[in-house]
Amino acid sequence: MEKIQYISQGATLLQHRNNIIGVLEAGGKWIQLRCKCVDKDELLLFAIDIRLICDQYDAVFIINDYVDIVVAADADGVHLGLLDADVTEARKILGYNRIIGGTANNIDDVMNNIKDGCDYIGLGPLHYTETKKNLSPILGIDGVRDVMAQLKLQSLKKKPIYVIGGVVEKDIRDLCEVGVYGVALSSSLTLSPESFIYFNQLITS
Ligand code: TZP
Ligand code: MG
Repeated sequence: MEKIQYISQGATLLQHRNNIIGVLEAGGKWIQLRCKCVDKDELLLFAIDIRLICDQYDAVFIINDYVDIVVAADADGVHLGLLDADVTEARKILGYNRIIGGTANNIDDVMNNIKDGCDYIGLGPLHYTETKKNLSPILGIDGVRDVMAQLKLQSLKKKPIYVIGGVVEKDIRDLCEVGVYGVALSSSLTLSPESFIYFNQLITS
């Protein structure tokens, strides 16, 4: 699995599209379409467009929230937040050839996601961020370390943990040290898609 996920951002679909292409051009190989700015019908048409673009760059394409749009747009998977559809229900619809990611804010969320059969977990927020409304409690690096330490004590199947929420370049070393698998970035790559290469170097070294 890729180590860096880009969470799309933009006030309009055009901005989402341009931002996604910017990250793909910089080498990004994992795009999550997270768009709250249009209704579902529009989002489906847009997702079909982004599917084709991701194919051109050989990138994984995940859609936030909507299992039905994943099927209709032939995306690679879905990311489900804490208040979204059930992971087990999503699995019944998507089967095992599609990816299901789940959000976690604490060790219980992580364990539930693993037991429910998530393919990866987005753990956060690491820092305060304007990108998400109704932010869960901020973990900081100490909170992430704590979750990772507790997870080690569980005899559960290992799943990749991606840290999310205000992640910037200088976080990467600490995050690697506490044993996370990867990061999910939105603002950092939206503001500076070309920084993908530095994030990638840091996280794979
Ligand atoms: N879930 C927790 S924080 C967050 C999401 C979708 C936003 C991440 O965006 P940014 O801009 O990297 O803080
Ligand atoms: Mg959601």
